[in-house]
Amino acid sequence: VRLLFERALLPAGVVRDVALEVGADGFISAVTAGVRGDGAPVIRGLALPGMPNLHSHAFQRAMAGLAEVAGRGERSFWGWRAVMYRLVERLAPEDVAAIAAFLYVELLEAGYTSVGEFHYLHHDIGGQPYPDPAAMALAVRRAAGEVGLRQTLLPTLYQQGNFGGAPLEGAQRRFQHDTGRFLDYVQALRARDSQLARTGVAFHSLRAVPPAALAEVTAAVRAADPVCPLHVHIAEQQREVADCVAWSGRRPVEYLLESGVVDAGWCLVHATHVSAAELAAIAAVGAVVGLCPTTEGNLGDGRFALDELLAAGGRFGIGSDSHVSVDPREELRSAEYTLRLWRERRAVALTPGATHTGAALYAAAVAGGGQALGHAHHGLASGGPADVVLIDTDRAEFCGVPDAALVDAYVFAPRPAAIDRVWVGGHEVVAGGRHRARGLVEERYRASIARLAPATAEGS
Ligand code: NGQ
Ligand code: ZN
Repeated sequence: VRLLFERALLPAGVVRDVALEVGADGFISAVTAGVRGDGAPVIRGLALPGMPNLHSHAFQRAMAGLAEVAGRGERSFWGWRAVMYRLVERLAPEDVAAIAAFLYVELLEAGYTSVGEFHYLHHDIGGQPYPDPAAMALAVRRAAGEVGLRQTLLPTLYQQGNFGGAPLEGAQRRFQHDTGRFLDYVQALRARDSQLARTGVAFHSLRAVPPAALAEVTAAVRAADPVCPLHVHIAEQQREVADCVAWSGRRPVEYLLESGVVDAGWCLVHATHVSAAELAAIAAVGAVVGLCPTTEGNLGDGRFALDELLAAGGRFGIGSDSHVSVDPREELRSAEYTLRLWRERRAVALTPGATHTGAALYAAAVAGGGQALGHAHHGLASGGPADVVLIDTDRAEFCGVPDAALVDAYVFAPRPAAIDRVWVGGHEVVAGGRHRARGLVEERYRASIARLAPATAEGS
């Protein structure tokens, strides 16, 4: 397939008349700029590399916006988690599949073309493995396949309630694996990988995974695949940092880095509470920081010094996590605006040498997200995935915007229906701003939510 775009965002910036050759494998085999008058129809607008969403808990889409009632339980991250666990206690695989498919349609329409699904809801409602232990994982994988979203499935290890071996409680029984069974489960999923469906591994957090299991699983995963993505929730809440210090004498990032396992295949999700030395060390090993700005804001996690990470040469990508937003632009703006309010300056989160804030944030998040999800290349370049988002620059909102400012304008100012078409692996999944399967997927979602009503009506 050959796609000829009026404009495309290439590593060099916005370039005119760009032809992408897409191989049968769904990857870009050649990019040529300045292609004119060869008879092929020109696709008007601006082609952007699709945004990777490096951190998702798909099922949480069903409660987004329904945990905003003060006065019930603890007004904290931990209180929110209690509400989330009440949803966990009710979900069957068909619910998770319906919710995930609905979310994934929303992600694609918003310009995300791949997702890291941090999957820890493994077992049945009583905490027993399903007859096929991978039933729930395969349900979220199937959802991505149905709607054409590229997915790195991250089966997640969860063994204890807190640092030092605290027992699992209530809903957490659905998350538990012993180490041997977990490795079998990962292996079973890897054996069913395909071009759009890859398997990585996650550790839920240092709270939930004891050191011996972390070391054993990391060694086994690295022996099987030296570049397999490895993700962990690392330092999201002050209480978590304090508990880690009390347990080990080390802060979470310090502890993990000293264990010697971290390499550029790692993604540290919510590296919110880090010292300057920890930030520099994350940058030095080349790991990706998984930023989820809208969820981190929603949960009151704390501020992340993205400007310091970038100044140290560090990498980041974005995730929609609990899905209080499914718009990548909102994640990027939120990361930058937190810094503007904090530093009392503008254009703060700039990669070294960059001048356009929106374009620089977008490109950095594409690169870091792609790295975290295990994509061999990123961006609209030879070898990269043919994951493309077409911006309709003929809309009135874009009139008068010069090419060099198009991505800034897209990221920073209201352009609600800017996305026209989306391709993943060379297949067009969104046309005219709407996912091809939206109607069906909505019906299944509504039916599932109707079954779950008592849990999701928490906020009423
Ligand atoms: C999660 N979510 O696993 O879904 C977590 C909350 C926890 C975020 N951290 C549960 N945003 O960390 O224990
Ligand atoms: Zn998370």
